[in-house]
Amino acid sequence: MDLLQILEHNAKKKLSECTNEEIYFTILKTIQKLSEERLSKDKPKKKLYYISAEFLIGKLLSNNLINLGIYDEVKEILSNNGKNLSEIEDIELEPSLGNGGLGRLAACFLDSIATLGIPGDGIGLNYHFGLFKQIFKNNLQTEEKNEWIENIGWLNKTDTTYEIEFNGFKLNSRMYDINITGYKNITNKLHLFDVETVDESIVESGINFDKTNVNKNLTLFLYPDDSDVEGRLLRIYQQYFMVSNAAKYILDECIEKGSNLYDLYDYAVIQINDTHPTMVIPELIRLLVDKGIDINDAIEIVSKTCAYTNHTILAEALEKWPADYIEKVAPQIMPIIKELDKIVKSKYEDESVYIIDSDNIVHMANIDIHYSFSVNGVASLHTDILKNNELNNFYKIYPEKFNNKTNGITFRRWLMHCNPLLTNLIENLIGDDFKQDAEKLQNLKKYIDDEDVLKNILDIKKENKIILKNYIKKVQNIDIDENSIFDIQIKRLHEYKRQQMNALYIIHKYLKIKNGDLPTTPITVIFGAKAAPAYTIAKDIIHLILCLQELINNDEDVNKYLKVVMVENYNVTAAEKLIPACDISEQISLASKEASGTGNMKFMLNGALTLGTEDGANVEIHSLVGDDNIFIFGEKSNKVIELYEKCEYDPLDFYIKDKEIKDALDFIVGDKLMKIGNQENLIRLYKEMMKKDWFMTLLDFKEYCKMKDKAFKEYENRYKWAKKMLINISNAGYFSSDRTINQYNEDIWNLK
Ligand code: 26Q
Repeated sequence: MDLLQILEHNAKKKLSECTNEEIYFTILKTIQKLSEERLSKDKPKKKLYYISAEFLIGKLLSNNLINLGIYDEVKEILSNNGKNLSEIEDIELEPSLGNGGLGRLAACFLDSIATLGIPGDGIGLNYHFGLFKQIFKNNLQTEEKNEWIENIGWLNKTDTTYEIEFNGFKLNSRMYDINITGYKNITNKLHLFDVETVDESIVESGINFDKTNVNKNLTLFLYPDDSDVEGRLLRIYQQYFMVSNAAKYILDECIEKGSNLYDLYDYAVIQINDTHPTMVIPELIRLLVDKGIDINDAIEIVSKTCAYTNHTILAEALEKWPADYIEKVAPQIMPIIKELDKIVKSKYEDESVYIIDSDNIVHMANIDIHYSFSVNGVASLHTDILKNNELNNFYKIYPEKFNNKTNGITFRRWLMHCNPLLTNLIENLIGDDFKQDAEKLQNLKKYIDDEDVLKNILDIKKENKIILKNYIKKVQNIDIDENSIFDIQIKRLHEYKRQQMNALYIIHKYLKIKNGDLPTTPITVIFGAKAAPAYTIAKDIIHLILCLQELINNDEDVNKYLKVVMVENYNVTAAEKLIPACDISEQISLASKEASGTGNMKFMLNGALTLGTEDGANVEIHSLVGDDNIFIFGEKSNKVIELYEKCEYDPLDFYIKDKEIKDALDFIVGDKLMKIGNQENLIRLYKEMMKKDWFMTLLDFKEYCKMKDKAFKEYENRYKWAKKMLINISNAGYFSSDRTINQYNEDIWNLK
C-alpha cells in the first residue's frame, strides 16, 4: 500500500472529505503504527535509562514525520487533497512535561539516542497539567492548569503496573509510553509513570489544589509550589514515586534478560538528570538488599550502574531535604541513606562532603557524587567551575569521575522542522549529509563571499520574521515591523539570566528616543519567559516588562523606533517560531551562573548573532566563531566568583556614580510606569535592584548597552552581517546533540 492508501485506510474515508481534526488523528495513528515497526526486535543486553523529572518534548506530529522520513510525502499528499499540514499541526496540544533547559535537553537527547540507534529509554512522570499555562492579566503573570492529555494522543497505556510503598499506605502505579522515533533509525520509548488514583477534579481555581491529598494529586503538576511544608513533601512524594517505579522497572527488565543482579551494570546504565531522581540510588540498593544481596555489594553494584549530570552551580538550586521529610514520605530508604552517609563520614573529615549535615539535612547531589561512577557538567566552563570551585572538595577525592559533556540540540527539530527555508537552502548548497553529520555544515564556508548565497540568507531571515510578525499579530494582537531588528530573549525567568538588564536597556533607549537620539533601524525587543509561581521578584520583572510593553507600544513618538513584546505562555511551539526569526540572541547571564544554555545554540544554528557574556556554552560559541562574529561583554567568571567571595559588590555605588544607570532605575518608580503598573511590584523590584542586585546587573549594564548598540550598528551593513550569520550557521555543527550523545556513549554508557 502506498502512503495515501494507508492514510485513507486509517481514516476510513477519502482524505479530501476529512476535517483537519480527522486528518490529525489519522496521521497520528499512522505514525504510531510505523514507529512500532521500528522498535528493536531483539532486546539488546545493555540499555540506557535516562531518568528525568522533565521531558520537554514539544509537539510530536511533524517531528515524527521527519524522523520517519515521510514529512515531504505527507505534506504533498495533503496539499493534493486540499489540506494544509501546518493547520493540522495547530490541532496538536503541546505536552506539558517540562519547564526549561534541563527538560528540553532530555528531549533532544532522546531524539539523538534513537537517531544513533542506541538502546535507551526515558523514564519520568505523566503530569496531567504539567507546568502551568501562563496568562497575562493587568500586566501580571497568572497561572492556569495546562490540559494537554487527549483521549487519542501519543500516550500509550501499558500493562505495566506496580505497588509503590509510602509511609503506611501504598499507591498503584501504571506506565504510559510515548514512542520516540529516531531520524531514519530505531524507535525507543519514553516511559511515564502515573498513579491510578489521580483525580484531575481536585484542582480548584488556577493551579490550587489540596496538597495533602497525595493519592489524587501526585501526578497533577510539575514542580508544585514548595513554599510550604506540604508542597515540599509533595515534591518528595513525586520524586520517590518516580524513582521507585523506575528502579522496579529496570530490575524487572534486567532480570528478564538474564541478569543475576550482581552484574546489573552489564545490563543497565542509569543517567540521573540533575538531583530530582537521586533517590533511585538508595531505592535500588534497598531493592537489591530485599532480594538478599549484602548491603555493601548492593552499594557497589548500584554505584557502578549510575551516572550523574549536574546542571547548576546556583547554591539555592542544589536540592537538599530535611531527613525528617524523607522519613515521613518513604521511611524505608532512610536507613540506606544513613548507611551511605556513615560510610562517607568514616572516610572523610571534610564536612562539606557529608550526605547528612549537622542540621539533619540530606544533600542530594552528595549522594550522586559519592555513589555514581561519573559526574558531568554540561559545558566546558561549567565543568571547570565544578572542578575548581563548587565541587572542588569532591573533585579532590574523585578526580577520575569528573567529565564534561557540552550540551547539544537536535537539528531535526531546531533546524529541519522549525526552519524549512534555511534547511532547503543548505541542502541545495551542500547536500543533505548535514542532517546526520552536523559537522558537514562547515562546507557552507565556501560560500562566504558568494553574494547570491548571502542575499538568500537575508531573504530567508526576512521571510521568517514575517511569519513571526503574523503569529504575534494573531496570538497577541501586537503589530511589529519585519524591517526592524528582532532582538530576542527567551528562557525561564530568573534573576541570574538578567531579563531585568534587558528591561533596563529598553528604558535607557526609550529615554534616548524621547530626547531625539533616534536609532537608525527600528528595534523590536521580544521576551518569552515563565516565572515560578512563588518567585516574587521574577514575577515583578515580568510586570516591569509588560508595563514597558504597554507604555512604549502606545507612545507614538517612540513606537516607530522601539517596540516591546512579551510572548504569553512561552513554550516549545513558540520557540520554534521565534528562533528562526531572530537577529540578535540575548544570552546575558552573569558569568559563571548559566551552566550551559541551549537556546544560545538554537539561535546560532538559525543565523542569529549572540549578544552575550562569557558564560556557559557562550564561551564555546565564541571560540568557534571568533571575536568578529559575536558580541561579548561583561565581567569574566573568575572575577565574578572573586566578587562573591570577597562580598565586594554593591549596586548602590553604580547607582550613585552613573547618571544613566540612575535615570534608568528611577524610571521604574517614576510617574509613567507607576500609572500603568502596580506600585507594590515596581517599588519592590526597584529596591531589590538598587540595594541587593544579587546577580550584578549594574556591574555589567554599561558594557551591555555599549555592545548592544555596536551590534545594532553592525546590523546596518547587511552583507557583512550576512557573512557573520553564515559563519555562525556553519560552525553550529558542534552543538548537535548527536555529538553530545556520542560522547556520553563513548565515555560513560558504552552501549552498542
Ligand atoms: C530545585 C530545588 C528543589 C526542587 C527543584 C529544583 C529545580 C528544578 C528545576 C532545580 C533546577 C531545575 C531546572 C534546571 C535547569 O533547567 N537547568 C538548565 O539546564 C540546562 C541543560 O543542561 C542548561 O543549559 C542551563 O544552563 C541550566 O540552567
